Amino acid sequence: MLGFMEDIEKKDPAVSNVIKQEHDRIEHGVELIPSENFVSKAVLQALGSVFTNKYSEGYPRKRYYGGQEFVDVVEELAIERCKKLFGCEHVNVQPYSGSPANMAVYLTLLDIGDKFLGFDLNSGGHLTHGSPVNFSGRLFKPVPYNVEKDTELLDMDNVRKLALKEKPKMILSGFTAYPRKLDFKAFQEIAEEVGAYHFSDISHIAGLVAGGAHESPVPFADVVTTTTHKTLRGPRGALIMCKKEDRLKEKYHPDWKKDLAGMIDFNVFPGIQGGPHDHTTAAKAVAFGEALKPEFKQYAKQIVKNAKALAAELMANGIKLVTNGTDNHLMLIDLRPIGLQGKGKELQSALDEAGITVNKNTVPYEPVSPFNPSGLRLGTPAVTTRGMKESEMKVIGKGIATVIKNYEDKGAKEKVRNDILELCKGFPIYPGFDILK
Ligand code: DSN
Repeated sequence: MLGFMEDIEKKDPAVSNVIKQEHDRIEHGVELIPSENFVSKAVLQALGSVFTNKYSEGYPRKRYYGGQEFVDVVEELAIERCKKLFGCEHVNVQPYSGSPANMAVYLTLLDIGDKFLGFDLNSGGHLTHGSPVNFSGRLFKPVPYNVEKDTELLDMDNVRKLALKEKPKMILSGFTAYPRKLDFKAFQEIAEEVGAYHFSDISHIAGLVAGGAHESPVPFADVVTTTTHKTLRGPRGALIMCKKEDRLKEKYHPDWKKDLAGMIDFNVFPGIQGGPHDHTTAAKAVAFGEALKPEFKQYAKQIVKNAKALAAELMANGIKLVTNGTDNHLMLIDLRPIGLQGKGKELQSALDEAGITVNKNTVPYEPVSPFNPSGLRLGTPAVTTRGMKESEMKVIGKGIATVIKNYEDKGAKEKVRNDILELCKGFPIYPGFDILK
């Protein structure tokens, strides 16, 4: 995209204008959706490169079309950098996004109708972790595990009891809205005890794992997926890491002619996908290169420090958080104790008006509809990318609390909007560079 705005401006003002409007929206507001981030200029450049033109079904040195000499190099760069970053035995960098990556894992480890354990959607799991409307709940048999009602925390003893009772073929560790760390070792021990696969989806925390701010499931789990665009700060896309060998081959897959790594690759292509998006692969390689740098460790640690600071400020201003805090990059506001049950949607809009972007979310054991839930989910990956630190989190936290308590008061929202505008001026997303030229 960079350097190409001149052309699009002249040739397609309709699209060019909305790109500019979106740019202004992110530049002059604070982005707190915990699954979003701002990629580097280098990642944007790779995404806007000529690799977008290429077809390359297959894998390096085993392709179906000609002209692959440079695609192979870029895919191998992405693979090698990812292996170094996470210390995994095998990685497939071709998944278009998290859902197809997860689908390839289900199709590899399970047969249609097989039972698996996944985190309950209303308490923090993802659609692809067993929601009845998703392929994972329609083709397979999910049994949800849940947080405890009193602590809102996962109790691994209860996950173990459920696994012993249900005897699933796979146990999924991963979440989209849980503000605490996951104990991957405990998940693995349970999986081994009941003879199940352990599949970990670290889409939300991959950047924290890569930067040493959260324990890694890679030494434990059979298969690990992640999107590349959240805390990992790469392009939209995903990847699948796995052990080379199938730990449970004799029990479940005596007929497989390939090892686990080969079966994962087979299920990505030709199982689900066609040609990989080579411009995205190039951008993944760039992002993994960035994540290997020492600065990324600082970044990952600062995300968590900022999340803790934001959480503390919110709680100091009378806002209740699920589990009363956070250990990772995200937190969940519970609106029920301040009499705002089912008001998540209105408060998301009120915060939008004040230049603060969050998403409405269910809270554990949500009493009302997920369309009008009682929670707000927010996180710090994107504001940390802008260079904001604990003192800025205080300003943001105060602003959020003010809007929540005065969500129908136009003047109060306008005042917070002005504070946010002022704050953002000091933290340009692409400093020293006019991304719109
Ligand atoms: N939509 C993502 C999130 O916001 O967590 C998960 O896919």
